[in-house]
Amino acid sequence: MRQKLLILLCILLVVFLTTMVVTIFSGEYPRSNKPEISNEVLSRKLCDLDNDGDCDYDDYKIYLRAERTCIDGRGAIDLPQYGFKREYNPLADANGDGCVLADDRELLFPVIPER
Ligand SMILES: [Ca+2]
Ligand SMILES: [Ca+2]
Repeated sequence: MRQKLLILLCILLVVFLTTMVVTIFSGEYPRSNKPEISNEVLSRKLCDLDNDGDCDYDDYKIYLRAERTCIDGRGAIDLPQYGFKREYNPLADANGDGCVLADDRELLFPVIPER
């Protein structure tokens, strides 16, 4: 009885070790805890606010609609005469400090795109 138990234990140990070796050499271990960032996101320019592959006046307009606003709602204003609401846009907050200000514009648009 004891010998059978020992044999069973040895078989389980061999199966376990084989699984570990296969897992390690297959590259699945150790698993990374870092979030996966696609190459698309990495290659995207910061100033491409509409994500169409360029940095033009359309992107600048998106920036302007967020200028002088903050993540807490400060500066947000409805501008029905222009057909839009000025509000915080995290894409326009290039330095991520919670407000869209001139320092973000300098990061995003060192040269203001032509219309
Ligand atoms: Ca664009
Ligand atoms: Ca900012």
